[in-house]
Amino acid sequence: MARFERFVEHEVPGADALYILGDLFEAWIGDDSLELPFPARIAKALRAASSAVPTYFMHGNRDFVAGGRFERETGVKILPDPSTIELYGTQAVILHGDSLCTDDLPYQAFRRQVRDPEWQKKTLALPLVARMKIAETMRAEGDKAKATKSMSIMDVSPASVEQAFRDSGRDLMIHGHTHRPARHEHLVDGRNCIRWVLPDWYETGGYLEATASGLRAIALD
Ligand code: OKV
Repeated sequence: MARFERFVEHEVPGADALYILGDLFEAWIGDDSLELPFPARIAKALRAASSAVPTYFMHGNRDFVAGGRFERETGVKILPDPSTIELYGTQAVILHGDSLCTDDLPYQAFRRQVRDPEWQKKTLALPLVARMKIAETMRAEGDKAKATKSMSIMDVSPASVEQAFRDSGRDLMIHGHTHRPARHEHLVDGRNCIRWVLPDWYETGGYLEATASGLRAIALD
């Protein structure tokens, strides 16, 4: 959190825009969380960011129910997954990244369930403390599931990456989710494509800086 606050204070004001590709929160269980101290502190940092530069937020697998109140109270704009953005003349497709992890069938089943509008309506109608208990159980289940899975199952599927390049029509892709920051080159239908994977912010942190001369990974400590 302190790292994100420093990032917003020192790095964001020099930018033209900020794109957050999901999982900013360990778990977002409804916009009424904004009344809790820690989410309120994050919201304050987001307000600082959005008052400095246009700030965009894409849902991750941990904060997919961030909604209208979240947007209003933070000043961020929620973008659909995937979206195409222009980075100084280059079109880039941006995604959270979990939609590419199609080899992880239990995860994709979980994703379909929690993205179902009926499930969300029913769940978000519960009191906040009840949702906190459910989230706790879900997280324990998720951790348990993750511990039994191989690294390759939890990474993106090469076929899904190629399909996402095809669907987008772009040759630049940026996503997070996998905790494996890297720059990958792909040959898709004879096109040279680049895929950047963002770092997580658990031990350290970092971001991708786009300028007129290209993309650069910046590490924070
Ligand atoms: C991630 C997985 C949990 C697999 C809870 C409302 C509710 C969202 C949530 C809480 C849990 C996601 C967001 C997580 C992956 C799991 C379980 C299985 C297969 C609520 C909105 F219900 F509490 F109100 N959650 N998290 N799983 O810990 O990130 O991957 S999570």
